[in-house]
Amino acid sequence: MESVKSLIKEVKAGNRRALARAITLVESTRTDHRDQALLLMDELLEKNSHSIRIGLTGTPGVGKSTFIESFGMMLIKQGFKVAVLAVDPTSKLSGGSILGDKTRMELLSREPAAFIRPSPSQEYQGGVAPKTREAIALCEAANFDLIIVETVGVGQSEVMVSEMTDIFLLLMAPGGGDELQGVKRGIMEIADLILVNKADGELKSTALRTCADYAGALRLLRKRQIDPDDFPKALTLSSLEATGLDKVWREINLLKDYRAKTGIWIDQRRNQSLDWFESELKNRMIQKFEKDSKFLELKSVFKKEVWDEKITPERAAEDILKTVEKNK
Ligand SMILES: Nc1nc2c(ncn2[C@@H]2O[C@H](COP(=O)(O)OP(=O)(O)OP(=O)(O)O)[C@@H](O)[C@H]2O)c(=O)[nH]1
Ligand SMILES: [Mg+2]
Repeated sequence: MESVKSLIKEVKAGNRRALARAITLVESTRTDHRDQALLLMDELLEKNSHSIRIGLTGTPGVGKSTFIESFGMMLIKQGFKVAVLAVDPTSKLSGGSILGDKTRMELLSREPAAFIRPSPSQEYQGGVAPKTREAIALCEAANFDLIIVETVGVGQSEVMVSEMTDIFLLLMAPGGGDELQGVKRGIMEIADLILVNKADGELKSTALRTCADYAGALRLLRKRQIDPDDFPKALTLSSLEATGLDKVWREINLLKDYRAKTGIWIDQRRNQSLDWFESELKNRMIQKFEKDSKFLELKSVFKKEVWDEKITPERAAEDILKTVEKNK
């Protein structure tokens, strides 16, 4: 393995192959790789902060890949560099999403100013949370202006993505009132913009109606102190015909400028770092215990006692920690 210093130098020079290698390194669970990955991340402390981290979610088939293709191409034409990272909790089940993305983002994947990273395979990750946060930092080091983190709108992944991005987009399909009911309230609450896609052809009028419904629903949500009164907003667009995308970009920048002016933009990133620190620390502490043979031995003794109903689970937990503490 090349030295971390030379790898980071190449990443900073914008070498996309080096960027891909660096992401693979941070995703690795091998202990020696973890050490190198830590060194790599140290080098990124002083990073460019002009980037915009965008989270994007939506149910399968709503048009996420098509949106990223059109939106990304528009921005690249304006001179921006666009990175796309996928967090796909269902990749193992569907299996075909990476293939699908390659064909759906055909133009973007051929652009030198774009970088597309499919979600890591489940086997490789071994159930560990994806290293998307690190991948974002690496893309920023490689001077990407926009980092789009895509996730399928199922389960917890969208909350996780919203906790590592600046702006969160919820892509929706045109549909009647029934579908509006189906939107999880929690997702609406984290969205900065609700984008009703496929506002073209026969679907256009339905899309406009759906958009008005969402706008109404958003007005009923609690107001955010940090944002202008008219946010979060609902907009219509067509990813296929590339219409309404400039408006999406304008709204993203409105929000960014406003938050930058009030200091919220940078505060949000710092709060996210603190949250990350907390959860990383918690994970590492758990990992540390789970590798400790004495602790494991003790644990199996207590497990038996809990099983035999000789001790309450609460007392067992208390005692095991006290014993560890004493033996230090
Ligand atoms: N009419 C119309 N069709 C669209 C639009 N955007 C996407 N589609 C179509 O919707 C289908 C799904 O689009 P994708 O971009 O693959 O959707 P996705 O959300 O990435 O789907 P998954 O990757 O399976 O989660 C494709 O047939 C697209 O051509 C649009 O703006 N208008
Ligand atoms: Mg897709």
